[in-house]
Amino acid sequence: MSDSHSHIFRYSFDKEDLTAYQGWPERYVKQPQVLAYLQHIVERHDLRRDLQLETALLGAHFDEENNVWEVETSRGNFTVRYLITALGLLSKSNVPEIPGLDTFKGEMYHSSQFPDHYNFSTKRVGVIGGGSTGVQIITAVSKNVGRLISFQRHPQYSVPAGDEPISKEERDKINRDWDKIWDHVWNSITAMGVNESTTPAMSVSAEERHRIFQEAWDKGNGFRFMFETFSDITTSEEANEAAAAFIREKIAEIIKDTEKRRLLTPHDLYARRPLCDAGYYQAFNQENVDIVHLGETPIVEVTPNGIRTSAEEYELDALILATGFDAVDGNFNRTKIHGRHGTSLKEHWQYGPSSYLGVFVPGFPNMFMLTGPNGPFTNTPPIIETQGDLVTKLIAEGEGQAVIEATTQAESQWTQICREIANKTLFWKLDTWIFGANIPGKPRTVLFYLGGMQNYRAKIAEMVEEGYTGLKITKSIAQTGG
Ligand code: NA7
Repeated sequence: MSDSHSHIFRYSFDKEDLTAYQGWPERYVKQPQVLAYLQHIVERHDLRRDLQLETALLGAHFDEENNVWEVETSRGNFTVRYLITALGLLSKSNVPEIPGLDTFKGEMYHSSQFPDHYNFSTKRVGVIGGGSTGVQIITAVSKNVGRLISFQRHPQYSVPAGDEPISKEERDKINRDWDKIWDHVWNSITAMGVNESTTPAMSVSAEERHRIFQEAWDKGNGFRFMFETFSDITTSEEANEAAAAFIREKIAEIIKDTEKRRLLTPHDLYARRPLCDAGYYQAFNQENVDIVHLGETPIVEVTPNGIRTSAEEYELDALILATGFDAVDGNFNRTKIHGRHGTSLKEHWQYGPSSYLGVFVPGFPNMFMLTGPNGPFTNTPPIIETQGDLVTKLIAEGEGQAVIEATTQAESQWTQICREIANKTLFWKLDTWIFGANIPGKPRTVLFYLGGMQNYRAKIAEMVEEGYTGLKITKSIAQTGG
């Protein structure tokens, strides 16, 4: 399930389709609905003739003489003027290196390979990981499972998602308000459709704070709880602790068993990606759902029959790895992309990935990244659309012949801006995928522009207005069939 609201987890550009398309009956879209929407977009805009599926990018190198990219794929080579990467923010699975993992005899799935059909009704299921995905899987699987054991290193703060059907009246209103809705998305921090607060948490009384937290809790959505309540939950430790304490109170009310409650109560900052759920803490009130806190009793090994921690051995029939992704640059590291002078992207990014605006990398002319490193940390479809629009405009204005490349100075200034903003947030204090800190051996670095969608778009608008500052644009004389 996406936790961006269904009506803005899509493209804004086709108003007629926004109004007519019926495939989102609830507040949040589920995976089959996302897939169906993308297929619908492909059909509606006749994109299939331009798609070649089942084709892996193996490598690409920039031919400086002809100003083209020579691209090697699993199904042949191509010469192209422009190389646009859309390799996904969260698509390279993180399968942890746990001793004995490959000896497990039962069913085993990473969350990204979760089966369409499953029946765990009589099975003993272990879930490793408790991020957005783990929380959703635990909640869903607990409804019909023999026994479920959640193995967690860090218990998390989660608030209700508030998923529910969209009534006809609400849908009609959304259809009347599309302009306003998108205007709000483009001019917000999170692009999530929440009304971001401008009030610091400590500027109101304790009673008022409680009322505001309760209201957000009742409406549902993690981003709403973090951003619509107060303006400084992600920047002030005092405000953050107030939000965390409110959620801890809720956990104490919900979870009956004192030991499970203790193990599931977080005490660190509320500064991971905000989560929401459909009855996650409630699931642990079932006798057949249990929690193992790996901070107290770490996994020693996976055995053919289950998991052995420092305290106990748990027999399992199925193991689900909700262990996340090698985010942002993970998929780039699987390809061999070489720019000017044969320099590889890997070499260019040896101290951590960098870019200008999340799209351009100096030394890699005419390579444009959608959702590349140091792009905004927001609802994702609006990022894709914003960056897609910019790239399309650049290509069109150069009549498909221009050579477009970021300057080194623009890249270092943008990297500096991203670092300075990240440093001011509490997110920076925890080791999560937002900073590449979930992958052993990966440099911990800033991977996102945390300045919000509105500021990001303002930076792009300013760059365009000033005649594409930070980009070197020359006209190519060489012709290519690509
Ligand atoms: P996340 O948010 O990275 O969560 C992964 C979880 O897996 C998290 O609880 C990790 O614990 C845990 N993990 C990772 N490696 C291990 C090992 N080796 N042992 C035990 N536990 C481990 O990934 P999600 O898929 O939930 O969400 C990713 C994003 O996708 C999500 O935010 C949405 O934006 C879409 P940790 O907290 O690191 O201790």
